[in-house]
Amino acid sequence: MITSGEFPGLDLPGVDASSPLDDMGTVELHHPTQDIDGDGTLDTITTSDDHGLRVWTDYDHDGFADHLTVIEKDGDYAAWEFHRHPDGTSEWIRTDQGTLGK
Ligand SMILES: [Ca+2]
Ligand SMILES: [Ca+2]
Repeated sequence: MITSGEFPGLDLPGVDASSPLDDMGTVELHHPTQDIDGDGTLDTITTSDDHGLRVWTDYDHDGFADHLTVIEKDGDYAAWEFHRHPDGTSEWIRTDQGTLGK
């Protein structure tokens, strides 16, 4: 039986390296499985599917993703940071994009 516990990223958005994330909004990370910055608190979920790999990280442990890296199978990659603005709006800002090995 497949449960969401075995695939914690099941309900995360299926974005790829060229996706515009302008309207994605906040992304909840319910059960992080990795400690990517080594501070002892789990903060990251990695999901993979036919398109490639996605790494969602909640650096401030508020339950919402702050950083996303996408690495597609063909080597295209991109990274975004989540920003909350004082007026209550929020957006994902692309911080990196390119192709691995080129
Ligand atoms: Ca951590
Ligand atoms: Ca966060």
